[in-house]
Amino acid sequence: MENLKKKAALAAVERIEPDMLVGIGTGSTAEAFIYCLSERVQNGLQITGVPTSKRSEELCRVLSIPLTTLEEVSHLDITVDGTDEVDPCLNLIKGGGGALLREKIVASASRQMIVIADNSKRVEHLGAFPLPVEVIPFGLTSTLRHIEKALQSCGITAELTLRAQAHQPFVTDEGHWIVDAACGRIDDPSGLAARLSSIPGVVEHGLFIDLASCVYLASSEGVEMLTL
Ligand code: A5P
Repeated sequence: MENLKKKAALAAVERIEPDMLVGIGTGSTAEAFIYCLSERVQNGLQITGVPTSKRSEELCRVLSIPLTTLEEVSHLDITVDGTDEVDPCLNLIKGGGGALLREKIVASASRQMIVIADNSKRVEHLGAFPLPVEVIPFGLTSTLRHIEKALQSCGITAELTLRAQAHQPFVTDEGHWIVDAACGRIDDPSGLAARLSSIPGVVEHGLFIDLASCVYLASSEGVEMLTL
């Protein structure tokens, strides 16, 4: 599996050109990309990165990748990130690593989002991977009820689980909590995305709709490039 992640990362790093502002994703596949990128930087490629999590930022610093922030710049040329699922329309579920909010902000600021993954992430319908929903701790019980209603209006009855770490709620880089919704199958990702976004206690959700421009999927056969 590690080898497949590296193969996808190597394909994506070829897309990075001198002087680009590069959004840098989070997760094990994105970390494979960070190592590939640092090799090119060591060989003289000049780029500036914007990491999507504290964890990725730390790794970039260790590997001496120059960084900036979206407070300093407004647009990025490209973002490379992993995914938890990708469907035939290149819609994604992301946030398994808890970084979905920064990931979506960075992807939305980028001219193109390149997704890298092993072939196990390809699905016909999104939803087998529990959908992460980032919420404000205040009003949690009420927010959970709204999330349930939003799911039901899309024909989904899902078990909701507050993500935990060491018997405490998992806290995101922005200080929020995450609710994982075991949807099973999401037939209308755009409709569900709109409904979840309209809930006041929901900060963001892991449905990435119309954001990915290209997906590199690695399998033992090679790396397949998916575009629309
Ligand atoms: C991080 O919050 C996620 O969106 C990751 O991009 C996603 O979970 C993929 O992670 P892996 O590359 O570790 O599978």
